[in-house]
Amino acid sequence: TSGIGADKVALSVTASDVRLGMQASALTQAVLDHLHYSVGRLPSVASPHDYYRALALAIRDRMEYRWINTTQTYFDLNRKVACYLSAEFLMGPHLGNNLVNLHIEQEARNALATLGHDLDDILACEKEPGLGNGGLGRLAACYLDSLATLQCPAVGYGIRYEFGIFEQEIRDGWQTEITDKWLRRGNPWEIAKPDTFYYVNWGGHTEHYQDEVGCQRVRWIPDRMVKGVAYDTPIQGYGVNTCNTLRLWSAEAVESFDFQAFNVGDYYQAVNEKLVSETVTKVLYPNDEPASGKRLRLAQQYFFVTCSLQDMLHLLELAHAPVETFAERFAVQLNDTHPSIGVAELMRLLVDERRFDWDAAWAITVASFGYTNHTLLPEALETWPLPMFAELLPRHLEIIYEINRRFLDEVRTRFPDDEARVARMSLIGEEGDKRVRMAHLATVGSHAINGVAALHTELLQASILKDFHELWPERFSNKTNGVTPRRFLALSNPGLRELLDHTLGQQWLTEPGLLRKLDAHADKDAFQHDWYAIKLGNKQRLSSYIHAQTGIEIDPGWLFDIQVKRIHEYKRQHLNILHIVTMYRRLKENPALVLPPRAFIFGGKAAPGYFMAKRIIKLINAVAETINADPDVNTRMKVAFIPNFNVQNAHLIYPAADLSEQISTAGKEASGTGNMKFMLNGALTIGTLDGANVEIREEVGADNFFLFGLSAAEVESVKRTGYRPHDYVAGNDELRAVLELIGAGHFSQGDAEVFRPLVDNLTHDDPFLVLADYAAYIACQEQVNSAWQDVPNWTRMSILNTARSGKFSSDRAITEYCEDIWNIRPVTVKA
Ligand code: NBX
Repeated sequence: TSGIGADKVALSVTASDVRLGMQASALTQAVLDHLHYSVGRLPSVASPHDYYRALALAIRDRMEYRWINTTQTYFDLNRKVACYLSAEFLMGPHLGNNLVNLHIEQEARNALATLGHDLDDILACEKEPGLGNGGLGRLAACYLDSLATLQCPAVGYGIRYEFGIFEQEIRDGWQTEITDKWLRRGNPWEIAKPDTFYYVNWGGHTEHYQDEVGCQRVRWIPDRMVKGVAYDTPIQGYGVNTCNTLRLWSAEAVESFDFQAFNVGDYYQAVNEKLVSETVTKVLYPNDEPASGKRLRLAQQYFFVTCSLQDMLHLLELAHAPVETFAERFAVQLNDTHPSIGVAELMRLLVDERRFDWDAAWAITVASFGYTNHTLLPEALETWPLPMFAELLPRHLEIIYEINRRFLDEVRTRFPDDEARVARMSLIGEEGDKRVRMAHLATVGSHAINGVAALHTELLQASILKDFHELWPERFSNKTNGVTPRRFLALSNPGLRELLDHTLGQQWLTEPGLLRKLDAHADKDAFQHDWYAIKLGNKQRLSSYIHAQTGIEIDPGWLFDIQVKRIHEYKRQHLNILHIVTMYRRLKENPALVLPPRAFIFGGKAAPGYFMAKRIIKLINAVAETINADPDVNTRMKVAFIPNFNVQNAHLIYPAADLSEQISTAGKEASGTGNMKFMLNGALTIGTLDGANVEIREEVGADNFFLFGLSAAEVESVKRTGYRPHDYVAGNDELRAVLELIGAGHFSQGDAEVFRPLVDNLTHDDPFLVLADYAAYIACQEQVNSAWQDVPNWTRMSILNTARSGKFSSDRAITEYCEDIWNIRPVTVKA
């Protein structure tokens, strides 16, 4: 072989192999060893959590060799690496997933049984790293699983928040937020790399000077500095030796920096400096919308991006590869605009620090970056006020101005005499206060821009990035999201996994197209019987969990109608509530009404400062309390809000669903990924033509999908011609009665104030057209009711949903990224 690794000694086994045994007996011994040597507890007094730690360490040992070997293989072979830059990775619990991917679940179960423990109890001890808000962070995690499984060289780069997404408790029906101290009992999955760190600068000013050869150059003289230290987590692929890395950066004070304070005896100031430095990675911003104007948020973004880019440059150096080859070695993907400061930072590193000329540096930058957009909502587009940007990153602002100057020249050449276009496309927005438009920076700095579902990509090209699409149509493509079937089926739905393994063989887990073969079984009585029994078991499991968490008892035989996702007006949890209250009223008015019994199940967190979302949670809980306590209706309907929706309890929720609620206003949900997790587990969808619902319906067939509501085009046209929600109230007696009931305090002990803002907003403003879709939604739910009563046909449709869900595997999505954007090929890692 030739290339960077050629002069290196081939990797040889230097560690003892006693930590490699995969049989139950070897695992039993390994757990006992770790209890003794790492946890420091006698088996007789060890708690379940102690056993969890011991087992986790034993499993990590078994990945370690693959992990080191994987990194070395990429290095030796000079392979191009995908660097997935994301401010969030919502990984979920590691232990169960690693057992699945290593194929040693049963052995681990047996090993623990020998020690007197049940694996499920031990799995429940893991506190998941909640380093993300929702879909965007979870997508990053699914993509890491697929990259490893597909044997693609890849690294996830992000932030090691000390506090992840808050834990949600429900008190008196309201959300309260509890700090997520996920590291309190340590984290057996990460390995700190204290010697892998980079310096991060802030503030100060710039100086322009002439270098030795007479070139104009710029020096950044910052006035603050912190250190970013690497913490690595292994990402084991399913059924392969590939074990990739998630590298998260943690901020630390620079020891030497404040020696001055220390020397003059200001111990307090020195310690304070340390505290201030470490705030950078303290806490995840719990908003699924930008914290525009929050300096610390911009600091977080720059912090992790510069550490990651410096790490890439360092790797090139280790490989003795010239910096000119950067774009041949790294494909850098921007997960939304949060890491988009990377465009300016790579330019700074190349031009200021490596003395590249501008054009060469720009060519490398554009060839390296790709940008994935996850939202069209104007209020969710990230912008930073100029003064703040200038204070924190003065050199980057200059670089952005220069990028902008050259870019706008190009626009003027292509579109002469079109200053309106120039203003629209500028990297600096001038509506009101001047702001840096991060989506424009990401777009201009990338050779590939993509949306996350077919409809979303179309709308992206027609709306917020229209001008850019006109300029560079060839840079745009669609990459419909996907989810990993390892976590969201094999791990979380063991009953269904067994049936699929038995029916299709185990290859379906990596070739989900094979699920199509279930089509042939969908009409068979015996198969339907097995299918139904598995679903019922999953519903029993969820019902016990809900009872334990909320005290609410739900009959597993009922239709489980579930909406779990962040609480947001555009996702329209309140439309779901309007349906529930409609049914409640009908039952109260007509006790003889035939209505198949249904459990309405919700879960999701609201951003702590999102007034309406918090009131929607209160409304769900208030309606739940009234209905669940009313014997006139509670034999036919119940409502439950599952507190603290997270990856861990998602494992119980998706497999138990009969009906998946995907009811966002058309055009607003970029893709959705929960919709795919439900489908994979055999839930039928009731949904609008939004995001990936469109493609789900295409795959499963219109007959097996409950469609309702305005299309994206209709939504726009209704808005254009002047939407008057009140007309819908006036034209629909039932809707009016429902809104009055809520507004009058029927669900709030007569308190007519608490839900007034919600009802007023719907009747006067209704920005997401809840009332416009109400009647269609109610009618569609009636179709659900009749379909549910035909058990064999419902079961058939449920089977078809799983059968046709193959497209929504993250393996398919990642293959597309690798082929169309990253130019990355799989590489086999030898045992
Ligand atoms: O990304 C979500 C979209 O809303 C979904 O439609 C999509 O399926 C998913 C994956 O592509 N966006 C999302 O989750 N955004 C955030 O969580 C977010 C977090 C911080 C922030 C802005 C958005 N500043």
